[in-house]
Amino acid sequence: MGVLSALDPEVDAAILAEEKRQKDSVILIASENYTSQAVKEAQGSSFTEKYAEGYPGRRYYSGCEYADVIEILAQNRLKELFGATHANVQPHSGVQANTAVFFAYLKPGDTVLGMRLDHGGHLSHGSPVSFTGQYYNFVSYGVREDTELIDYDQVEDLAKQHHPKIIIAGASAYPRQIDFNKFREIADKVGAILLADVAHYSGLIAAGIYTDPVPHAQIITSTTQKTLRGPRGAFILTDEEHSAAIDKSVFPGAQGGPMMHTIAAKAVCFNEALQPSFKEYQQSVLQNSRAIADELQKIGMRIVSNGTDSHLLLVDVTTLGTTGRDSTKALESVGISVNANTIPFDKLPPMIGSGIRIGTPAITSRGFKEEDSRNIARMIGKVLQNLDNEEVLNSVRSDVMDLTRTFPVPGIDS
Ligand code: DSN
Repeated sequence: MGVLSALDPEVDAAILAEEKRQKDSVILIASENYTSQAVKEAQGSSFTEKYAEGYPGRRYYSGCEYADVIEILAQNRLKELFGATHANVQPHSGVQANTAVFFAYLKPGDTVLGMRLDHGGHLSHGSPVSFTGQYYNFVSYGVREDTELIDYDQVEDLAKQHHPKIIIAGASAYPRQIDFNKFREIADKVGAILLADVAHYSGLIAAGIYTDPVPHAQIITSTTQKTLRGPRGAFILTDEEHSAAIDKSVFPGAQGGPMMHTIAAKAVCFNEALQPSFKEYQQSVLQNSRAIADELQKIGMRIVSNGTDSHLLLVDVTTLGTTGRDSTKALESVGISVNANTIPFDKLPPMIGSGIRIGTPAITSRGFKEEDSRNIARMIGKVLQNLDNEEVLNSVRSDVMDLTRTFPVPGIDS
């Protein structure tokens, strides 16, 4: 019996239940993944206790010599991973990273150009319910109705019309490649800074199988827990010119003490991502995502933009007479975890949505290969075509149980 189970059985029971849920489910939430045991060990280490406000060699507290070692390791590994000039590993989350960029370069009311949330953007790219949409004047671009690909002509027209200080290239539900070079050309025409928010794609980028923003964007933000398979957290990469302003904006501008335990776990994650096996993993993430899209298309389902170049795909479930919300509930009832999502030009509200977003980082970390992914797609098809048929749902539930038993969960089973 562990210390936690003896001292706090309620918390311990919830943790064990969550581990079981993760083991027994097929997690297809595009932003989730499983970290290694090494990442978890670093995250649970004694760095939890250490205050280290400032940066390596310039701290406000004594006793930071090992915190410096950890932060420098994380910075250097991250720079090596992306071939970047400058790295800040302190942002606590993706929104915190974007906040620091906005705080460095914008005054309230300044104009920013970002992608519409309902076309695949992110809350912190100017949604009216986020502080970003309330403090700054966000103008939004979207995708073309015919191709469901980013409308670069619209991006350019809006940039010329509104002269934003920052243009954001990045998304949380856009399955295709983003042309960072084209974004930079547009940004240069209007004197804007290009911010690439690659929270979703950073693992694929590190492995060289998604467009690289580093040669094009002056500033890059990302989380670490998605395709990158690290702890919950974020980072910012910049060119030399923007490094000092960003560092100052992260601390003391937008954050206090860095979470040194998470920075230790980020350092472990970046080292894992530098290994050759990480590239194989990311290739498999993409292969699995394409296999699911292909298999769902074979059974007559519509995939937004007709496919995917990344770890995620969007399925339009209205062709089956259902909604994103109802599909998600039915899939959850058999142990398949996805999220309801709007699709471009959606007629339904965001809480219901016409689509589901499916992602393959987590199942690939468990070792799912292409045929397993096709198998999962067929199960998804069965559920969505038989939402009220208990017999079919029971049979898929049992298939999911059989499948999940054969794949260990990193960080829990190994
Ligand atoms: N909530 C994340 C996602 O699911 O994409 C983005 O912050």
